[in-house]
Amino acid sequence: MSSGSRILCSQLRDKIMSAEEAAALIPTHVNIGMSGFTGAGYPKVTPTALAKRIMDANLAGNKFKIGVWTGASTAPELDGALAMVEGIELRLPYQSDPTCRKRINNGEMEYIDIHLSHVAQFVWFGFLGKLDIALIEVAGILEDGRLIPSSSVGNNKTWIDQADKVILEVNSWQSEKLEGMHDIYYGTKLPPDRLPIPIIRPNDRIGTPYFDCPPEKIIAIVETNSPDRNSPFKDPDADSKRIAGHLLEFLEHEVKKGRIPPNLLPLQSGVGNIANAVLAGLSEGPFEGLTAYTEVIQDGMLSMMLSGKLESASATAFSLSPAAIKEMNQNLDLYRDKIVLRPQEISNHPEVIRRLGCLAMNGLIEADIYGNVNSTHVMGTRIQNGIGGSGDFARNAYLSFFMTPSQAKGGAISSIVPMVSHVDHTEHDVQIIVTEQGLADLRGLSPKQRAKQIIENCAHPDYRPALRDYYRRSLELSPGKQTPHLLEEAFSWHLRYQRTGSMHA
Ligand code: 0RQ
Repeated sequence: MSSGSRILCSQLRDKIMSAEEAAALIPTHVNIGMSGFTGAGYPKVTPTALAKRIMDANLAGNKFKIGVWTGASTAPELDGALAMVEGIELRLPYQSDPTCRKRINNGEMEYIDIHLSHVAQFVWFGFLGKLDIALIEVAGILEDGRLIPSSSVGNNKTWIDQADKVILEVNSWQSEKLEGMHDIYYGTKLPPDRLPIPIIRPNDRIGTPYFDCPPEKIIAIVETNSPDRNSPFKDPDADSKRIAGHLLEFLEHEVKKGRIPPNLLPLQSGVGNIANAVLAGLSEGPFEGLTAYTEVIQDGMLSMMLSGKLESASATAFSLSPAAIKEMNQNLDLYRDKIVLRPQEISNHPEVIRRLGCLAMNGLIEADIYGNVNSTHVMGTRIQNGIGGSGDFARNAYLSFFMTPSQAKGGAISSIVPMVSHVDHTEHDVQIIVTEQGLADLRGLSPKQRAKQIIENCAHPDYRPALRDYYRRSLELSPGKQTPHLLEEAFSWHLRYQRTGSMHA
């Protein structure tokens, strides 16, 4: 099918133009709500054309900067291209692009790191200021002007509703068979008129498969034929396999105890190496009839669907390797009935996560001996990616797991520290910590009981004596305190790393 035939609404055909012409319609200092979530469904060519325009303006001495709001991370053609030319004034709510990260940590770009479920309502409430333009990739436009979403939904509904003007990229690379997979819920109201979100099972459909968009808002349509760009996953390494092993053993134990059913509860899985190893472990493990209520669908989930282990999955986006995308597009008829893609305020909705009783599994940068978790900042100050949806799930899950190798940077850093240098998930939201060393089940434990579990079960043996020593001296110096610490020493491990390149004394 030629890309032109994806635009069935004749009224909109005169809006078709090149990426350069569309980019020329964007003025400086506007906020743009862009599609895109974990490298899926982001606009492929207009941001790059805009970056060129920004570079030309900057060379001519006219500062040109924009605010970039998205679903989550995008790809080099969007975040990378715009950050490269210093075109982003402010970025939210999540990124993982190396150039963006550098600009943020050099103080050249403002970054607001927000729970992914909060973004849409913050815009509706007016907390983030005016959204001027929505720049959205879609898979097609129907005769009546409704839009077929592409490989991510993210905040697109909100961007289209709230922006004054809409620019569309119609990407004929996205499979036409995506049509019908999405569930766009238009029932959200603002307090005090909010109603329950009527999702009872992970794959319930409560909305429509399309975005509504008044045609008069659309100022440009750009046709593309460009792949989502995600790198292939690495095979799970030994540490990831061990972490997955501990977690699966724990789940089996919980099933035996009757605290979770034999087909578990809806899974939420973060992205990355460890998450993939857990999914690989689950696909070989004893559990059948699984479901997922999560943010992103990864390679591992597709193979679990093919093997019949995973019955259904709800998410807001795909995050697939090129090989998995190819395979999915060949089997889309099968997947379309099993997968629901929703707006991220619904995929990450605290009410639904709590009702379904999700098993939340996310990564961490460091945890402290009492179970506070830092997911976002290296050495307390440098942003890595962002909190993403980890907080939405961790606080509201039935079980909230955080997973990490016990050391980073070849052993120079301990992932278990006396006190975390930044807190994303407090001790109250962290139930189970897993490293390749073992698992700490923190449910029902006081801070002092937690410290023993975390040090003995999760810390690397090379760091365990120093952690025991810190904890012992904290207890001696502050007997009877609820959460013993040596405040003068609490960050000494981080300071030592900064001074010497290692946390080891
Ligand atoms: O740095 O790439 O320079 O080597 O952090 O660490 O071990 O590769 O782990 O890719 O799973 O990321 C928490 C960042 C873990 C991720 C985090 C360094 C390490 C490496 C990455 P290099 P790994 P992962 C669903 C849920 C928040 C969002 C979230 C994350 C780099 O899981 O962003 O959970 N989570 N979303 O060397 C200094 C330490 C370190 C450290 C690791 N203690 N100190 N550096 N690193 N530990 C998805 C969405 O929400 C969209």
